Amino acid sequence: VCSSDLGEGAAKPPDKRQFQKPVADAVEADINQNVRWRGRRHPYRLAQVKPEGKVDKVGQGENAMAETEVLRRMTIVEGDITRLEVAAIVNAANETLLGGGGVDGAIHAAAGPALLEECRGLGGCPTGEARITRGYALAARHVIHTVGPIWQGGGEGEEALLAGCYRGSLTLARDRDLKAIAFPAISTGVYRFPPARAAEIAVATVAQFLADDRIPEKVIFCCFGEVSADAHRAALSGIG
Ligand code: AR6
Repeated sequence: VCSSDLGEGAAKPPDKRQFQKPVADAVEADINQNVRWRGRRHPYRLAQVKPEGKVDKVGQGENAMAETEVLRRMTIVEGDITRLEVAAIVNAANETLLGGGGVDGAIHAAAGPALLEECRGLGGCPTGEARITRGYALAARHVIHTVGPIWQGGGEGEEALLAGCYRGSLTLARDRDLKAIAFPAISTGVYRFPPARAAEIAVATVAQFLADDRIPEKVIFCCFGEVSADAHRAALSGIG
């Protein structure tokens, strides 16, 4: 990984577990071309790139090409989603769509008051669904607001609702021909969804969607911290 792409993160040696095998040049180039951050240098580090061996292992059976392609289109990064330069970032909102804490608060703060103004006109959003607005002062052109389930032990349909958030967001992106979309780890903060299970649902749902559709071309899991990135990494190796 080129140190100029890592900004401040370059001072810290990468976690050995992530780089046990040489990274495929093609995959790395693709990530660097498609994940852009506001500002010349950014405080993020790539949390995951597919090691060569992993991609090769997927290449078996009739749908081998499709599976490899699907893996190539998913990326995990660690950092603040509000600074990602992508067509759309996803907001983990609540049913009012009128802002809150966590990533929701950060997105509204970075987008400015015009975002709240547009959200007021949407009249809320049920849990498990998604709505789209412009991105205003954000680096992202659009915000897709989705409402994750509040974790209540798992017996209240939380898993299906969380999958609905990912599918609904991806459907909006596809219908508007948005090429790249970044997700936070929906429901795993204030809403207390167990991060490992949430990551499995996120990755499996996105992979299924990408296998069926060409758009979005790129899906970024923007993880806030190493625990979340680890959970997504584990989930990705689970399907690879
Ligand atoms: N960039 C990326 N991820 C972030 C950021 C950020 N700037 N900030 C936090 N996260 P949460 P929820 C991560 O609580 O669980 C709000 O008040 C965070 O570490 O933001 O779906 C809404 O209005 C966690 O991994 O969302 C709702 O009322 C993930 O984003 C409620 O919280 C989601 O944490 C929604 O709760």
